[in-house]
Amino acid sequence: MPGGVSSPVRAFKSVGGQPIVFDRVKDAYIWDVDGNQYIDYVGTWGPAICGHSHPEVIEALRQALDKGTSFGAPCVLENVLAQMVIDAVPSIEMVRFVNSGTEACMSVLRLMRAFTKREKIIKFEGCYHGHADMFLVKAGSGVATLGLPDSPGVPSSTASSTLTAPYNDLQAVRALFEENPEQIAGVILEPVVGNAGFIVPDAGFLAGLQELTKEYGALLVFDEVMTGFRIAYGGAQEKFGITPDLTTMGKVIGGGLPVGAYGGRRDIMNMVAPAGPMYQAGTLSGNPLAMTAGIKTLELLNRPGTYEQLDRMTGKLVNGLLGIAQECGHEVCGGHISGMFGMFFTAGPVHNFEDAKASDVHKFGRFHRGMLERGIYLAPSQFEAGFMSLAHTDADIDRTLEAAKAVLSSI
Ligand code: KE4
Repeated sequence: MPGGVSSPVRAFKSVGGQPIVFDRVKDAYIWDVDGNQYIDYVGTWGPAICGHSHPEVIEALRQALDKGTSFGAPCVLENVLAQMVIDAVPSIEMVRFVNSGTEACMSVLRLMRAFTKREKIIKFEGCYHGHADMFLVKAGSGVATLGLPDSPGVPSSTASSTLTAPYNDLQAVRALFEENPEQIAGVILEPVVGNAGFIVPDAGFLAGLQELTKEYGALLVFDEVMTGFRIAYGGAQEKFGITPDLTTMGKVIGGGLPVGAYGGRRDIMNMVAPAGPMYQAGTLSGNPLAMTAGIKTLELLNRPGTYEQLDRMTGKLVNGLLGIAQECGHEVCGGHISGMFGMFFTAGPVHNFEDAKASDVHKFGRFHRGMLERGIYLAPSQFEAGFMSLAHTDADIDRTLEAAKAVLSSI
């Protein structure tokens, strides 16, 4: 297996040392093959928002298993999850399930182009929308983690159709529209960035993008693979009150099984085959096991008090970490929105990827290793976000802050 992993960020390249091989997960915890327990703030990169192996999810899967694992044909469950997503997410009038966030983003890009008959797109430096060719241009997450200039194998003809701008820079976006009249199909972004580290939109940025896309006849696409059902039940678009034309989703809606989705305005989604001419397909799309895990996960999240709890616990963690770091003499900044958080070793503020790259990434690596040795598992890269679950307890947070005090006073 290249690099010994199934996904690059897991190899610990940017934080140093050997990656950990894990054996099992439960609630807020993960155990390695040697039986060491860690408090887990990666949460398999977002899906474990209700806690790993939630008993109600596992029980629902057990019952679904008795009816088979995949039909390759319509099943009631995909309609149930579709209705839940449509009811929850303001922009989504129709939705198509796929098997990953990458598939969702590559499909929504094809749809943007099919609907507008334009080929270029705008993405933001440091944002990550999966590993499809057209997105591997100044991408975040593992691409940034490994310091890859972009990726070999992406045809220059493809990359040249992907325009980039600094996050939070509306003037740069306007300039791209002016320089490429009638050629830009749309703008795609993480409405809250998790793949360059945690970066929030400046006031007016999302509204400004909506105005610019309308002015230039382009589409606005929120990649909510990470933020969907994470920062609010209706995602960032509910939190910030900005409704894009199209939305991509993943992670949480699969409850830990492979699910991605794209959806949005009915007039656009009706272009998707077989309703319309834009082709997209998938053998395991909408399979009953993944639908079951997603349905139960959203049911759990839709209970009263969920997002208030995530917000309280994450605020306690992040404010504690920042306070301890400052007491130990480190320059830090960071924050959270509901159960998504991050911090940088720089005084900040961090508005974009350049700011993030200027932070002390090496100090982050030492912090990560020190926390790991004390049983705390943080995302193994500065260019990732952290994730809280409903299973984390106050005692877990207190233990995490104790570990941070020991580590931050020694690095
Ligand atoms: P997947 O293909 O990994 O399911 O989703 C791609 C994707 C798309 N959009 C956003 C905003 C995402 O965060 C992701 C995937 N996120 C990374 C974590 N930063 C997945 C972890 C990994 O690559 O191993």
